[in-house]
Amino acid sequence: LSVAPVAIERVETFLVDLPTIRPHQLSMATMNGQTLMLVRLYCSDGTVGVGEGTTIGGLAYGAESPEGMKLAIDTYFAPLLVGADASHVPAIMAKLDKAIRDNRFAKCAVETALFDALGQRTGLPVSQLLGGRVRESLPVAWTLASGDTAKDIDEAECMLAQRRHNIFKLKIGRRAVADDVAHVAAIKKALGDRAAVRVDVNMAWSELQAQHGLAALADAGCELAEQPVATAEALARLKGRYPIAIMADESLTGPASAFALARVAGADVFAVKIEQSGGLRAAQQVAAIADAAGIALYGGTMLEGAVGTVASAHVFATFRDLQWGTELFGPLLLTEEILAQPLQYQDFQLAVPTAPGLGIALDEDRVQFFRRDKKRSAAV
Ligand code: MUC
Ligand code: MG
Repeated sequence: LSVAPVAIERVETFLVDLPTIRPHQLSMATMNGQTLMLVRLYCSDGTVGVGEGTTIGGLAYGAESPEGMKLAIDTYFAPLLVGADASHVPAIMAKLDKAIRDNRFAKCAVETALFDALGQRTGLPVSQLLGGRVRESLPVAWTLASGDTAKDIDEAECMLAQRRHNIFKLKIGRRAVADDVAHVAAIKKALGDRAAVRVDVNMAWSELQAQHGLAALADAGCELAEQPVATAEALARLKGRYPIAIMADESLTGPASAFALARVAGADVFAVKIEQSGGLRAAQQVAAIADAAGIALYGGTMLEGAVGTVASAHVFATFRDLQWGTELFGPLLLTEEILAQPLQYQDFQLAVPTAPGLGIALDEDRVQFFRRDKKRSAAV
């Protein structure tokens, strides 16, 4: 298969604001909605690739915001992209890496759009462009984060009854350790062996709090704690001390951080996120480091909408092992569907699309309706 040169002709970015089905409470922010930064690359062969950047709670999670990603792409990425050969994805990403420091989330959105367009051009799904998938569907955890124990139990029962999720991640770290542990224990007791229960502390605990918290969580039947503390060193000191797996999330900011964490044996599991890693291939590199170090894998989310979720799914489908499944539930947290054909969630799994590129089509009317700039002009 030969691919003739194809130029990127135009770069378009816009923000889409979508409400969440309920307030989503994390230790650092409460989300009532999610903002998707969508980027479209228009290529000279008529293909149009789409990519997405999100974060959680504006600037509460990290240094990139949807508004900031849009500004960075419009001002600094676009001049480097226009005219470049769209099919040479690694070459384009190397050019961006040379001229633009960090901005991992924005780079991930652009790389997603490049792979989407390349897939349409070649007739291959993104997972095949990334080396080939080893699974057709992915287990998907649901996050319980209503802030109320009884509501969380009801929500979990609902998910079990629908056979949508049987792995639950509880967001803790806002309240006193004892209160959080009581909340987790009550949920695990209600669900019993019908579901796995895990927690995400989002770095909220000191090392001493984590010592108390992890011991008690293990006793309560919680199987995994995600990023209980902030630093790699503290994670490494906690790992192996209690019968509960330690998973790194915020500590993973791409392949170099993965290598540093692996060197200090700082985690039992890596939560791999495409945006945090700096792109789809960088996420695969993080996974390769985990494999080499004997660290297990989990497919994480930045609560992406449909585009970022599917891009993540294509990447996670290529992982040799995915011992802890994924949490690719982002689109299900939003009240609005923006795809012409919704993603398929059934029997506790998400089906990885098989059509060329990302294998999805946006519902253009819905997208236009929820665009922030369109809404503003309508209100004037
Ligand atoms: C995180 O920290 O992992 C993933 C699920 C969720 O509810 O929040 C995210 C972010
Ligand atoms: Mg996390």
